[in-house]
Amino acid sequence: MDCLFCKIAAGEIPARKLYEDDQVVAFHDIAPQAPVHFLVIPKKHVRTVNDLVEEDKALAGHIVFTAQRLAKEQGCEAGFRMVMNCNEQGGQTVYHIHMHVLGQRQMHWPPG
Ligand code: DGP
Repeated sequence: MDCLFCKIAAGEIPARKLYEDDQVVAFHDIAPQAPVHFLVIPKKHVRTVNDLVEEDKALAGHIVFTAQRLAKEQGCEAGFRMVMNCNEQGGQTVYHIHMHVLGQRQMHWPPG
């Protein structure tokens, strides 16, 4: 499958990995939008958030808890933002779901 994040998950394309287990990989974003900006992805290829199914519930929870734990490890005690962009209007550019975690600066609302 020609998917950039599947290749990162498989180690075929290098990334600055923070964490990996049998279900997820976390790595620093190549174009950081904050002093801390990493992505948590499932190893399973899921194209968009809309493609998550009932059997992915535990996986989706694992992504959130992994993001929460790593945000703490990255020194984001003061706060952080978790974002999953969905489809073109949602700003998604890589079609393999990923949780952005951004921190170590003040976030603003509404986002762009
Ligand atoms: P999104 O727009 O939500 O689909 O975010 C995709 C993110 O992926 C974007 O912040 C940049 C990041 N990204 C794209 N290509 C690579 C890559 O090859 N390596 C890493 N580490 N991040 C990438």
